[in-house]
Amino acid sequence: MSIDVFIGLGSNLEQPDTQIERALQAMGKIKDSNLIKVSSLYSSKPMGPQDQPDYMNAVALLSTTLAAEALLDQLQHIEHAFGRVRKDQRWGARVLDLDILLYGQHVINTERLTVPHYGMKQREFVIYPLVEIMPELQLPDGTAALELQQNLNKNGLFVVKQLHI
Ligand code: PH2
Ligand code: MG
Ligand code: MG
Repeated sequence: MSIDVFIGLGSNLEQPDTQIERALQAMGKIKDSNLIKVSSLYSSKPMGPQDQPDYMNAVALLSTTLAAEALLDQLQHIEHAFGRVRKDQRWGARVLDLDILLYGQHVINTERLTVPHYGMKQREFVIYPLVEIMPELQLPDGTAALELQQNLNKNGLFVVKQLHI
């Protein structure tokens, strides 16, 4: 049985638009998985420390038979291959960030994974692209993504270009 997984992509270093496009190519090769859909590429203002470049963000829909932590292994492998270095600064600049936002309607709280992603409801750079690809989406707690979007300030978020899978 395949599970629909929504993945948030983010980058604000070393040509972020290229990082996101290459990350999508890599995600298309994840075993036991199919990349189904991707949002537009969005420019967003940094959440957290303000002395860092603006971000590029997108959301992708991946259909997979991998368990959540096996998928996380695959995503972290891609982050590392793209030169992601874990720094101490919370919410600091990064070459590539791949976050599991939703894993079907599962609620996961393990050492390595919190799903739904703990901050997603408050982040315009997650909710807007999510609604773009799945306007009828509901979160496991019953919240409608569209309703979250209607209550979220865009905070300078805008579409840069279309992405292709
Ligand atoms: N990710 C962060 C911290 N701040 N800001 C924007 N605009 N987009 C992000 O993806 C982002 C962020 C940590 O994951
Ligand atoms: Mg993140
Ligand atoms: Mg992350």
